[in-house]
Amino acid sequence: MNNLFLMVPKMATDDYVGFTFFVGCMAMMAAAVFFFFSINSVDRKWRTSILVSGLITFIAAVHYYYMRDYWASTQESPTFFRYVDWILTVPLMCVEFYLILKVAGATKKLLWTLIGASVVMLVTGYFGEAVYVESAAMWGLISGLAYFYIVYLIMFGEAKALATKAGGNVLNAHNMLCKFVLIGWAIYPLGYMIGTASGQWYSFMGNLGIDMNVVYNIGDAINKIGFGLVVYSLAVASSKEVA
Ligand SMILES: *C/C=C(C)/C=C/C=C(C)/C=C/C1=C(C)CCCC1(C)C
Repeated sequence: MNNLFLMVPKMATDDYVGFTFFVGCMAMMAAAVFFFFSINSVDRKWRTSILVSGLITFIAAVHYYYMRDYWASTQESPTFFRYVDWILTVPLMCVEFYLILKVAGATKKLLWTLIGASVVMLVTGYFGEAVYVESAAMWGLISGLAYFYIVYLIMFGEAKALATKAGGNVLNAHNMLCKFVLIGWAIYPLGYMIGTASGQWYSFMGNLGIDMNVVYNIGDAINKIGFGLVVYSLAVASSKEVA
């Protein structure tokens, strides 16, 4: 009877996926509160950047709340919620690059190029993970090309040139965000290969005994919260300079 009203699913003590969903949810919530409350402590021109950091972690917190529940009640991967989260938050991370580089003259065109590449990366990833599972390797490759295009733009292309022009704190923050994209984002293709290993040339990835969701959850915590903290540090450092 109680169960009808209190639908709390059981959670095994060795359910590492469920554990990382819970911790991820709480961490995203805490980070969102932190960023939202920090908005007024930085210089006006950095407030939108901090707001976006808050939105990224807030959107993730809501999706983690659902994913945590989905996993706890079905023990299946919440692929749909995962990709809805990414399709909203990854473009917002592109917005962060744009906002930081605006002082050096970043154009809307650069912003939309980054957003376009990130959408291609995620949509093709979704096709490989959820729709055309037998051709996961091919979709993963296309997704990977879009990913490398983003890396190219921020580390060697137009965005890099703008960051160099801006110099100082902006260049430092840009370089740090680049490291997140190059190293932090590279966690995701590993999760993808683990999750789609069956019948592919990388089928050995399925025998590692690691769950795709644990990899994705660790990646999200590092990238969403870490990325936001880099932006926060830049805003605090630059606000001090002015005062
Ligand atoms: C907050 C969420 C973030 C930063 C998500 C990032 C996701 C990726 C960088 C995903 C990349 C993928 C590939 C490069 C190839 C395989 C398919 C994906 C979508 C997992």
